[in-house]
Amino acid sequence: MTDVVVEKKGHVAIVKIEHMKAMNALSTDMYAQLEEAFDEVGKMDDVYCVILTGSSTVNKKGKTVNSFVAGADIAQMSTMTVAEGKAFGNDSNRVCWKIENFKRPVIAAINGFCLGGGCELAMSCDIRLASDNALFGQPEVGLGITPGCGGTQRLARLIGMGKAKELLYTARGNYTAQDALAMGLVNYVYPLDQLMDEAMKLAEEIAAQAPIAVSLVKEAVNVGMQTDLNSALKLEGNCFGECFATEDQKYGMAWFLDKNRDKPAKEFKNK
Ligand code: CO8
Repeated sequence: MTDVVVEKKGHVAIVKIEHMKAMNALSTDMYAQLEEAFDEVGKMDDVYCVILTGSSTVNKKGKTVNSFVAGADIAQMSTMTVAEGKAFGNDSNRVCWKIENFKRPVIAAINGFCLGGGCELAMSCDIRLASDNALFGQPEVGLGITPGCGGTQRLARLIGMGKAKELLYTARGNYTAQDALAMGLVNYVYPLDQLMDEAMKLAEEIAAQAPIAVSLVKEAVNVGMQTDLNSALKLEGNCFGECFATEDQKYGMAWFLDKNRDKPAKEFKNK
């Protein structure tokens, strides 16, 4: 892999997209590299939270520009046939589905352009944080295409149908981080130079909880949101029950009940 880099810091993995000659645009190869990166992180048993972020470069005018992902690769898509378009849509959806259902929470640290396939990628993450320079939008219809990687589905589920349709129909690519915050597309906005520190703090806070319980929460929320409440509550009950097979449940409750004030800080074992 050359354009997607994985770094591990304690119990957190950082997946960084570094394809800035095309503003991190996602081609078939880039989607494959992203998938490979998540497969690699999936094998790291002691990684309990993941941060997905973009990168920066100095452009031709000498200005530093930052991009999470500026969309799918328009150059590659420009000559696609119907069959190739469908295959590209399926491939990209498979990768976003993998991220959405990754066993650990994934935080998108959105450091700049977050357009089209980039916004779709961010929406497949569990939590989105944005830097104050970030720009959002679904510009697809301005290119003669529909979103193909969850934009017509996850956006409406996340921010409501009316606002989603505004983004999807207008093709505007200039919704600011504050706009994204107001519409519920991102959880928090930070100055660019604080974004990764804040993402790391949040990731470490999540990684310090019982990892199996966190994974079960993710499954219960994701699956439950796509089913009726009664079935979802049964799923939640099953997830809750499964926790009692873990050492971490016994440890976590014993830690709470231990009245010794000098006890060591809590440290779960992912067992
Ligand atoms: N695809 C290919 N190349 C891109 C893309 C892209 N999405 N975005 C930027 N680039 C390239 C530019 O062509 C340029 O290349 P070069 O240096 O060779 O001329 C380089 O990146 C730098 O870009 P700019 O010179 O344009 O830089 P600016 O700072 O002036 O502007 C922008 C940056 C605003 C991001 C601008 O490049 C832009 O508008 N990009 C396109 C944004 C867009 O429309 N994205 C949506 C694409 S469609 C999509 O994502 C569909 C998703 C479908 C799901 C997946 C498959 C089904």
